[in-house]
Amino acid sequence: MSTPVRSVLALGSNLGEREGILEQAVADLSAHPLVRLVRSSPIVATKSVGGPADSPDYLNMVIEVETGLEPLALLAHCQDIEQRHDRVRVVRWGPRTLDVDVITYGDTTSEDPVLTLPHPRAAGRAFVLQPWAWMDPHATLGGAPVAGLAAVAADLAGLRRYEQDPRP
Ligand code: PH2
Ligand code: MG
Ligand code: MG
Repeated sequence: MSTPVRSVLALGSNLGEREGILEQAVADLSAHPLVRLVRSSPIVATKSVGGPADSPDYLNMVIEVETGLEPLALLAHCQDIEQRHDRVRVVRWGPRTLDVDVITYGDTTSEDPVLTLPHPRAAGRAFVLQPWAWMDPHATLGGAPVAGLAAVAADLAGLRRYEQDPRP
């Protein structure tokens, strides 16, 4: 891999067999020859933020990867995996089998509306920040400790650690 870059990806699912979908998505994302899984967070169960009032709860997690893909190629890969999990976009922030967002790509900042970096809403979302802080207690975002941002995020009250099914 030439000049690999560390990137944090956030995964969410609130439709279907959510836990299995997240597990398969992590495997699919890191099956790419230019993507290596570095670490993954625990899964959290979260109340839907925004979106339709009756949205089911999410399972969320984040992963850190090392990648030789350029940012837009990494985004395309994430969207490809979303499609493989039958993602349908009906309403903005509506229920979905799988959402994969690029949160950071090294220290890159970008105002490109196709891929804004870091993710423009990540700094206020406990469903991204808290699993990230559990995965990497020293992580920072825009110069601020991720754990500190998580502690003051409005949606933290609706988040709990998800008890994963024990594997046989
Ligand atoms: N994703 C959204 C909107 N709202 N809420 C939770 N709890 N988890 C998500 O992943 C999420 C959301 C848009 O992508
Ligand atoms: Mg999202
Ligand atoms: Mg998305």
